[in-house]
Amino acid sequence: MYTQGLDVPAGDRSIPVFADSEPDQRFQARVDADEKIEPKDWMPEGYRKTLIRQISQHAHSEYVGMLPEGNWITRAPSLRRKAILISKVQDEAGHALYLYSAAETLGIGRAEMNDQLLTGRAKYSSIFNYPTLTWADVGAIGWLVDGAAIMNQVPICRCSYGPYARAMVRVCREESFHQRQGYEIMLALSRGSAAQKEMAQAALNRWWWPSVMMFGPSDENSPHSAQSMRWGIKKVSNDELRQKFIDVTVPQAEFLGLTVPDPELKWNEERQHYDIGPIDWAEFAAVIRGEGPCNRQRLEARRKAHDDGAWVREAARAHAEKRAARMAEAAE
Ligand code: BYC
Repeated sequence: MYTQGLDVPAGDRSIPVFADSEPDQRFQARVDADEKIEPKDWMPEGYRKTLIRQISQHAHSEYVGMLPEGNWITRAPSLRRKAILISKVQDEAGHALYLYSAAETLGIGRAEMNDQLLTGRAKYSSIFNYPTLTWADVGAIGWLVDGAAIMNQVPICRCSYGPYARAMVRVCREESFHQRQGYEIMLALSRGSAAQKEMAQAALNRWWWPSVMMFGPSDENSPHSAQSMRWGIKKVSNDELRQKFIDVTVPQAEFLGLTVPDPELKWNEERQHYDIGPIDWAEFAAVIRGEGPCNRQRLEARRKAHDDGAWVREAARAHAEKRAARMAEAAE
């Protein structure tokens, strides 16, 4: 079903696959026994690098992910909707913070990760490079994007690295609330006027395929999957998660009375799964190359926030220096 070819640009592929030194074997035995690996434990360098890559990309996704919905805070249709949306966007900032903290336990600093994001050396999720044109997009993001995020993240609660697994537990609870609030927005619109229903349908049309792509390249084109599965970082493959998401979401669209924008979508009795039409992997590759509709805008917004915060970093540094000087004086 997902067999179209795609050469996804990947980061560090120099990670040795299936190393078999004695410490590697002992480490692998711990992973296989479902033991959690903690920050001070010995770990293969490739495991550490893979986790830094995935966790920091995940953190950047939460951080950039605040932008499309943040765009609607001032224009939410009621005070109640505005309050809920503000809380949701704040939750995403919180998720980024848990994840940056989890990545820091692996020996990388926050400033370095931020620099990797702002200079385009680190990826963030493709999904956040699409625009939110109407209020219905806020509903569609909650329903589909948070829905896809939960599907992907629930298995990460069982991943081999303790700090990442523990961070995911709270993130998943919050994402689950986000998914419901998004679905409730879609329900209100689809039970509303003809114009509101049309708005909901148009948002589903915009967000369906990007959400399906969010799970990453098909398994045969995923350079990191085999090693990540072996290390217990990934528990379920990209394609399996994508299929689960489709199977759960199609009946939800039907309940809304909306049409999934895929003429080839069909229940397959034999497989007991939905079959879907071809995924436009060329679009996915373009978005992660930086050529999506909003890539430039997203990075500009994050760079501006960083620059605007320079005075805070400067004040914190000056305060820390003053404090250290006072402590040194007291110690003399
Ligand atoms: N977008 O071998 P693969 C959220 C990259 S936040 C961009 O399968 P892997 C939320 C991949 O990084 C959503 N790039 O890699 C927030 C790799 O490139 P590099 C984010 C993608 O790591 C606010 C290359 O393609 N969730 O939920 O084994 C509001 C080859 O791929 C994407 C996470 O980050 C993509 N969609 O698997 C609402 C979850 N897909 O790094 C919601 C944790 C793939 O070699 N991450 N690439 O340069 C994961 O589970 C995995 O990292 C992925 C990719 C499934 C994303």
